[in-house]
Amino acid sequence: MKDKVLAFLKKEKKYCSGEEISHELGVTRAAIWKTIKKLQAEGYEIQSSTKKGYKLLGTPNIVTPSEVKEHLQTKVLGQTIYYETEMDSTNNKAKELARQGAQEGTLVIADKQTNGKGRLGRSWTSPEGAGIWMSLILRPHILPQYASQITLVAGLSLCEAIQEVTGLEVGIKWPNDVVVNGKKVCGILTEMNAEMEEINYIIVGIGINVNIMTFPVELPYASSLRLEGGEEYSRSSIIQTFLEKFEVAYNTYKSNPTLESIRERYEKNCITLYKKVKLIKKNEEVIAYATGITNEGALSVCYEDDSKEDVLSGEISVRGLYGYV
Ligand code: BT5
Repeated sequence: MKDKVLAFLKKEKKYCSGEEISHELGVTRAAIWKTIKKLQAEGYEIQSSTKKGYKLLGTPNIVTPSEVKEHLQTKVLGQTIYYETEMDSTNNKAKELARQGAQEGTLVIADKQTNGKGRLGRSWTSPEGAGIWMSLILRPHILPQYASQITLVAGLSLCEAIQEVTGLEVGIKWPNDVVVNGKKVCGILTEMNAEMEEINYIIVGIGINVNIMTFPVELPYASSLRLEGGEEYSRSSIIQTFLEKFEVAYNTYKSNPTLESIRERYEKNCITLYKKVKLIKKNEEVIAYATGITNEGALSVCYEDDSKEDVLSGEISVRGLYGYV
């Protein structure tokens, strides 16, 4: 009902009387009035005049299903959206829905997370109203060992989507942190449930700091698109653009599970490459020169003694010589 009234007001772009809307949608004027109140509570600026009716003046920067799905050009990803203003973690909710049989492409979004998760038990700061906290349920028919590569595919799609929407210079810190001006604006947490030979589901959890204005002091390498770009960005546009780009890349990947088709683009955007980096393995730190990405998503490095290795993301963290990148 809310979506229908909203769609009607968006389409008309002028004052519409309660009677006109109730006639068009086949519901009572009282129901229309109640729905308008709900939309106003969500932040929609709707002028109401006893004589002229209702007119939509402004749309809030929100990530509700109606905003995300408007003009969304995907076939599968994001066609079903589960949204709540607050969740502990969208990955947890997505896992629950996946266990109950939610289909491929189902997207879980929260406006705020109370227990957002990073990798390896770390936490992810997810304040309300300013970020994108979402998880995508995927069910690819590929072998479980290829699953981690999907995170790199998602990372590239995110990087390209953020570039397109904001015009900012965005890079990928291998394997999948999205970085602007040397600061982390986005992280991905992929979780999987699989048998030996078959994936039941993969949850790709994505956090993007879109319009956040301040970060806790203990996160010196965190920033937001707004802090770096100096303007506010539409959260729903970023989600839409990401879903559209990722759907294309993901379908290509599923038909041939190697990074070959995106490797060149990934390398072009990867700020870890062609410089000296610090590889951190448990408590050991080694300096190496990063030379490329393999078709399996490993980072190819050359050590100071000239030996070479392809390192996998699960075993290692990468830092710049003097800071985060
Ligand atoms: C990540 O972990 O970068 C994965 C983050 C994934 C978050 C999304 S939000 C939607 C979905 N639901 C969830 O519960 N999670 C996913 P990692 O590489 O381990 O980085 C975590 C580290 O980044 C923390 O230990 C902090 O140092 C730092 N950090 C925490 N919150 C941050 C933020 N909002 N922005 C940048 N850095 C942050």
